[in-house]
Amino acid sequence: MAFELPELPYAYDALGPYMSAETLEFHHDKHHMAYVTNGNNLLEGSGLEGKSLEDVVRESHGSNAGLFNNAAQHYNHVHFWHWMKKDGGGNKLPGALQAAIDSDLGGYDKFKADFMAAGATQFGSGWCWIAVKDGKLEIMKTPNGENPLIHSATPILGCDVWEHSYYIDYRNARPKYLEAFVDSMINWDYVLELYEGVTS
Ligand code: MN3
Repeated sequence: MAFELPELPYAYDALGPYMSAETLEFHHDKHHMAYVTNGNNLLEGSGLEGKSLEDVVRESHGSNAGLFNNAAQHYNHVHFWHWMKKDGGGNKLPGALQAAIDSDLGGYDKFKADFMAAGATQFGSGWCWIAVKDGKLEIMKTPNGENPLIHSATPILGCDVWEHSYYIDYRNARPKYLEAFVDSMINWDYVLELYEGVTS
């Protein structure tokens, strides 16, 4: 099925002062739109037209680099908008998620340190993640558009560390952006929804 640019689930200025309207306008309207447009052009004639987005990502990996890059980035951004919300972030997590982070990731403080380190040490463009693999949570990082789907895992939280995601608001200070993401933007209810979708 053709890719479509989703609406942002909040106003462009909803995430201020942590992520500006200007960043969201460029990131959603220009960058995500380009992945959708280029992805649709490359999907045509690929033999994967009837597949789900997840299957297009998995099946184009290693065989159709252009389609993979755009389809994976479309998948990543569809979720990224929902991984953030106004007045989000911080250590007040839904109970089931708190329990999984305690048992699999060593608790909230260790999750925060490890997640931020994954994002800060991803050289160049990419993403850091909490993914579910074999029923357990793992912190991961990936380059460019790559995501946990191609590592037999399912992402339940991801932070975009491409410069287009933070350069307007934080310039080169990627760790400050990561800290604001964790402390003030994460939509833990959406993370829980994805977690329950994988584990139930
Ligand atoms: Mn991006």
